[in-house]
Amino acid sequence: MASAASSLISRLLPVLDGFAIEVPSWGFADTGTRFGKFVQDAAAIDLSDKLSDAGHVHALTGCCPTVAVHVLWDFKPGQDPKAVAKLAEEKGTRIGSINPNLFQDQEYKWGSFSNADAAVRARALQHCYDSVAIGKAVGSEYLSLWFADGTNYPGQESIRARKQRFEEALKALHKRLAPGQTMLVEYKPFEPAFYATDIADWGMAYVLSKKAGPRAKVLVDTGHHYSGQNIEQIVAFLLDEGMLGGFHFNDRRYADDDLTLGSIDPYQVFRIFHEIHSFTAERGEAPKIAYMIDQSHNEKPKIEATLQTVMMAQELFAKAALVDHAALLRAQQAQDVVSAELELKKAFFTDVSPALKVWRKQKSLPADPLVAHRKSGYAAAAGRERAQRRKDLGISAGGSYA
Ligand SMILES: [Mn+2]
Repeated sequence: MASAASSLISRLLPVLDGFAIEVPSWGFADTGTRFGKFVQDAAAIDLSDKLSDAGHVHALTGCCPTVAVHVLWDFKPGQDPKAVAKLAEEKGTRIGSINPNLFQDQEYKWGSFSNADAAVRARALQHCYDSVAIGKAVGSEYLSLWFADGTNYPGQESIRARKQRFEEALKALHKRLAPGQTMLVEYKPFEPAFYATDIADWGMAYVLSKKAGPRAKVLVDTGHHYSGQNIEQIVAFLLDEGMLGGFHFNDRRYADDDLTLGSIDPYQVFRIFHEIHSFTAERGEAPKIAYMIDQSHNEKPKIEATLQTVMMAQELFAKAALVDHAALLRAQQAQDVVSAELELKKAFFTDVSPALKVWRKQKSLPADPLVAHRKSGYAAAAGRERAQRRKDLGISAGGSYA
């Protein structure tokens, strides 16, 4: 038994070394739904707070070295990106993916890249070019694109014309990417457009990325699918085509894509990771994938929810690495469906906590990041200081998402 346990640990240590996941700056701020927003004293007010919280999460977990930023929410006009990168470093984190904001301004009522008005499309593109420049200045590899574009009623506009405008704008943007940058194209089947979302599924994101250029890849947000959709199949398909660029992890039950990863269906996340490990085993090297979290926490304390997510991702990534690919292949070749499925189940139900414990100890990290955070007093101190600062700044509860 002792040797089986230690072999499991030695198998998993390099797996854990190879896993990093990006936290979103907006996951630390007060967010809500379109119905309302419930504020928390310890929620981040500004970029500096968000970077502090992200640095704190990385210090506890050792696997979140970067933080995704939203250009409009996090960067003030004229703010020096290099100064932001320096501030991030001071807080123990780095700026990761750059997320342009093409859905909030009044100009985008009828869309951004698919807007019939060329001036609005130019404005949206310019915002993306500015985002590319910010990314270049802070050394970010990823420009992460999500579009709220779509129509609300049948007949409202030509679906094909909107598609063509998207093709054109994405091509133009691809030309302006800085060396080493990749653009990730995200899809979502619904919301905020109720009739036709312009990039509604992975197939549309795939076609548009392919047409944009070689450095455009598809981003899979796990929450952006219809109920019952087989996400690992999409992942496997995109991997095989060399078109999987990254993930936005979260979970969902109905339409909300902001639930904590693995809170609803951890086995689904395991199956996604299994497809990646299986691809890696076959090719002999891990594909380059940006693992990112896209969640906002309306009820849970922000940092606790983030830690829960990161720890869940790490655990499921490790479990999925335990699938015995040779045994699975034998079962598949023998058409032994039961044994094949059991290979996955066996890995899923293996306790990987001893390996996580050793890995954390080796890195001088707390054995349980969540417990360590609760003991640290960080949230209480942030709550006191930020509540006072809110009062001083005259900030009160808002009614919108961000
Ligand atoms: Mn997303």
